Amino acid sequence: STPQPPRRGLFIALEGLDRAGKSTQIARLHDQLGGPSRTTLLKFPDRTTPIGKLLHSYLTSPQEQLDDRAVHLLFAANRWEVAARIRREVEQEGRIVLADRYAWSGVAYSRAKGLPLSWLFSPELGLPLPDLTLFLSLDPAVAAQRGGYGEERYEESGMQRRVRKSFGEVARVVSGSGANWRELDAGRGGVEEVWEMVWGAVRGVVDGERRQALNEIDV
Ligand code: 2DT
Ligand code: MG
Repeated sequence: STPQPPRRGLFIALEGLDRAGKSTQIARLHDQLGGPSRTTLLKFPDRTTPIGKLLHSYLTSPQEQLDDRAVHLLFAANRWEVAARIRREVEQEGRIVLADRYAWSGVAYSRAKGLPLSWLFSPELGLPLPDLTLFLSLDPAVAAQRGGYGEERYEESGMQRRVRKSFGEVARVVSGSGANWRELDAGRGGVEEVWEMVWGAVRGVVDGERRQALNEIDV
């Protein structure tokens, strides 16, 4: 008989504003789920690829001029560069892939610049759909108190407030399309309290039933 692939793994995304605690929580998830032997940690934008280098330059040089739609397409292309790898690792190799930001940040940040939502979703359609998205929800005023923002483009209070509002729109569309979107109150307590919520949500999908193929983003 033909050998069966291992039970398929999982694809989980963490989303939220800058300073919501995504990187802290995802590092902990990575450990809890078995570390590098079983889990792959992805970060978007992936600044190491040729497209990622363009994005890094755009983010770190706020005087650089680039059309908002062109920027949006580059962020999406930066995900398409690794889409096949996500599928292979999850479906064939049984690995757990964790993404620090994903398509939902892509839509929310560009939406905060005033572009129409339907246009923004189109380059994301067909990408692997996370089995679970955890949205770490945080009041931008609280985020700003957490040691202040860095020097990158978007790291200022007006933009963060607009992004927060855009994430609300994204949440409605994405959860309305049947995707597994969970909002966690990242302002309630410290790292430990948020971790309890994160692990509670992730444990549910780790133990849950799933079909062998990942779904596609389709809103
Ligand atoms: P980090 O601070 O997480 O490195 O992100 N962004 C991110 C977009 O505008 N579109 C995207 O598709 C993604 C993934 C969010 C750097 C900034 O890039 C923004 C903050
Ligand atoms: Mg940042």
